[in-house]
Amino acid sequence: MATTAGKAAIAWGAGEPLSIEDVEVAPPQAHEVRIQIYHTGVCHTGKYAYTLSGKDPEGAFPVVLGHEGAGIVESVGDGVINVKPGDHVIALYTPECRDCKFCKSGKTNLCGKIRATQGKGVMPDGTSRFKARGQDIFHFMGTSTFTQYTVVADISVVAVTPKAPTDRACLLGCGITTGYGAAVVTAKIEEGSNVAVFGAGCVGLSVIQGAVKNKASSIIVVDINDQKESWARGFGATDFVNPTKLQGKSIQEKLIEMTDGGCDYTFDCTGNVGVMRAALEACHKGWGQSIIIGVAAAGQEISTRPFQLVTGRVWKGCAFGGIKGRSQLPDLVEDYLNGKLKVDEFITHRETLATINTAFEQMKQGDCIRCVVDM
Ligand code: NAD
Ligand code: DAO
Ligand code: ZN
Repeated sequence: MATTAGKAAIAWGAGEPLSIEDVEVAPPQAHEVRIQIYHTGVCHTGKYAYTLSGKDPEGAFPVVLGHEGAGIVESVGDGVINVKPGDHVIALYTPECRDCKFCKSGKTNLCGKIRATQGKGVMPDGTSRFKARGQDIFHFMGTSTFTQYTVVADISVVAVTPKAPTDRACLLGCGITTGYGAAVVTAKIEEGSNVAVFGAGCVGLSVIQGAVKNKASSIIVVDINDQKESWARGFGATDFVNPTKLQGKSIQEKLIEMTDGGCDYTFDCTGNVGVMRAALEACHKGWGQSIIIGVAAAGQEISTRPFQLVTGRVWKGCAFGGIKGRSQLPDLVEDYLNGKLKVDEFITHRETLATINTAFEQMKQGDCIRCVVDM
């Protein structure tokens, strides 16, 4: 197999816009897969801002970012048996080896197999497959989807039905699966529950989808942006509260009042540690659970009075919704095709690789749920 040439959006240094340029992508080694990326979403994660700020200890430059991508397998290295050239695939920033202590535990979707090298921005053998301007370029989150060709570990990719267009399926690589999984797999919301969702972006709207699927009886959405009310109600929210308009009452007091003592489940989909505290304290005494999904800024810490937990509230969190990518993502894609999971509705903006920086600008505006980039 030969090196492939393509274009990629490269982050050369902290604070710089991505630079679109030629990249050489080396052939996949044993247990690696080279994917032609057709589409990638631009997740609103603070992780990009964190990495691009230069403060991320796992953020090495130059790097090809991107973790919400779908495409077609171009070639595979020795020993790859889970995908083959021509397969339609979604890249997985949460791999699934099925062999490590985490995978075998039955208690988590986190996988330890390539965690160390993924965090260092290299392939499991410690080297990079990307080269530009004659220099090695780092990988990102084991996926690097802001490129026409990427190489990932075979445990970091899942084949899905080719019936699902890659410009939609890519969004199942992060935001939608994260919120939906948090509600259905991590919280396992029961019928009749009352639920509060803080933050109605792609992740929060997807929590609403999961709460609707599990027949929650009330779904209260909390967002500081009034434009999000119609989005939230469109996905099935029963109530909307803007916490900046409560005239002295805290959002936790308001939610406790609205739910006769507190929520059964709350979800932080903002990444704001003050919101995380409010979400925990809005839970019902004795059993309410608060799930942290948002990624907080560098150095931030959460706090509450320990008595909140002594009296039965539960604080937990999840990555990728608790979903095991290789085992569970193909079914979510089928659910999408069968009209059981909304995906198209999240796409508010589209760009091309040449204009990918515009997607980062759109992220700062309140009307962008997801921008899909045509590679
Ligand atoms: P987004 O920016 O599109 O949505 C965030 C929403 O929160 C916005 O509607 C915003 O108005 C609202 N918000 C901001 N501050 C608020 C406040 N103080 N009170 C109430 N609402 C507030 O982002 P997104 O793509 O939906 O992602 C949400 C979070 O989830 C981010 O922190 C992201 O990093 C994180 N995330 C986590 C995982 C994971 O696996 N845990 C995966 C993907 C994204
Ligand atoms: O430590 O095993 C691990 C996994 C760390 C990755 C978790 C990522 C969760 C947040 C993702 C934000 C969106 C990109
Ligand atoms: Zn594993």
